[in-house]
Amino acid sequence: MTESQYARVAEDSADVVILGAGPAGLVLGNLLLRSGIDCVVLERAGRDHVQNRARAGFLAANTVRILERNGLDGGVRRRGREHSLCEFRTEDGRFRLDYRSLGRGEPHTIYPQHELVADLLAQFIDDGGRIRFDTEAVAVSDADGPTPTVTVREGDGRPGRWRARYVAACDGRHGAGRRSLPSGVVHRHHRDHGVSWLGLLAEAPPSLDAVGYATHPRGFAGHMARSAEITRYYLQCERGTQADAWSEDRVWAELDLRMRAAEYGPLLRGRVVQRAVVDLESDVLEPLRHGSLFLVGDAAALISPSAAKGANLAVLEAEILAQALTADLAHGDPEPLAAYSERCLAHIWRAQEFSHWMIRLLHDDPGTEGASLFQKRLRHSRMASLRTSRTQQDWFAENYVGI
Ligand code: RFL
Repeated sequence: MTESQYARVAEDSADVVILGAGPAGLVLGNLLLRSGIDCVVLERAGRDHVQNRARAGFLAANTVRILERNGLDGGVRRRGREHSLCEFRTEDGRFRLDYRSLGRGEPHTIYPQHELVADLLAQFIDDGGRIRFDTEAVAVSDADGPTPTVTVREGDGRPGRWRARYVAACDGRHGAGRRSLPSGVVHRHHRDHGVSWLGLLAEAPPSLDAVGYATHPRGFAGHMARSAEITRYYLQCERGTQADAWSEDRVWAELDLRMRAAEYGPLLRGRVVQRAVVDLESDVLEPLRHGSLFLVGDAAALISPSAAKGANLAVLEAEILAQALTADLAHGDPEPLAAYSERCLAHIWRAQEFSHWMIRLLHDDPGTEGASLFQKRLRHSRMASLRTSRTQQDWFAENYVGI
């Protein structure tokens, strides 16, 4: 940009500039607004896109409690459905766990993430919150100084700038928050689990009253209800698979086979309306802060969808950060902000550990050709413990639904 163009850049300010209107950014925005903290949400996409993007669907009990204690639970209470059954279909038969009767005795609530996002958006806007759609954060600068700046590009290409006291990067794995971290200030732990899933959304009612996890010599298959009309399925696939390479017939034939429909009952079919390949990867940034820039949700850590933790962590971290920012900005107490990273990382690593265990429960280790039989036996044994040991089932339930 030339000097004269720079002079024309529109400049605005807010105490807290939030990048991204996903679950993390919108929970944070709503909570700050309720505490009287001046904030703005900058979102790259348009409103329609944001509130129709189908992703997660299982809310942990703690997530519902966070929404409830902050008065953000209207939609979840009206339309969410409690759920607490898992069914494992394996080479050795099937078994079910009712995890509400195990561990801490808590259920999940099935509530599609895009409906939660739509609720949070409506509430934020109704309460007078400032949000700019079609506004992409390009970079965060001066995060280690007293006035960090967010450079933005608006929908029509016009540049802009926001000055802040704090910036909350809730803009996901590829967002400007992560990109703007100077090298060396934050460590990135990364693990590629070597497994890929074809994620499918089908316009079909759920085929089971449980979350279905099937292990099969041809690979993993999963079944997760989303609503009375929509079901999410997963099929383990080769790394590098093109989602379009799977025709509808091939999808249903493979699901029937791996979920053992011939033995346990047919799957209810419908049009496949979304296909996407997900490589199971984890990464965690440490610490989750650089000066006045805080990382939240997927921007802080990416977790494989094997244990349905990502959206739940995003909501939890947003509440912790909202309380910490309020303590600092409204009461002059910087301690909770100083503790933000450590508090969140404790939850993140615990979720990563469980998600990693789930991956090894449901897939053979791909990288161990020579030792594959050994790995297979370990997986069978892990599944057998889960089938037979009450202690193992309690541990599973506590971690599966907890966060
Ligand atoms: P989001 O939801 O990705 O929102 C980030 C927002 O930031 C915007 N953005 C920008 N805005 C301004 N400037 C930029 N430069 C920007 N770059 C990006 C984006 O447009 C977007 O609106 O992140 P957030 O809030 O951290 O929330 C994280 C969750 O969305 C994610 O962890 C979950 O969806 C993960 N996940 C699941 N989590 C669960 O808890 N339970 C589940 O059952 C579950 N199932 C899933 C999932 C993720 C999946 N995919 C997408 C891999 C199933 C799938 C298939």
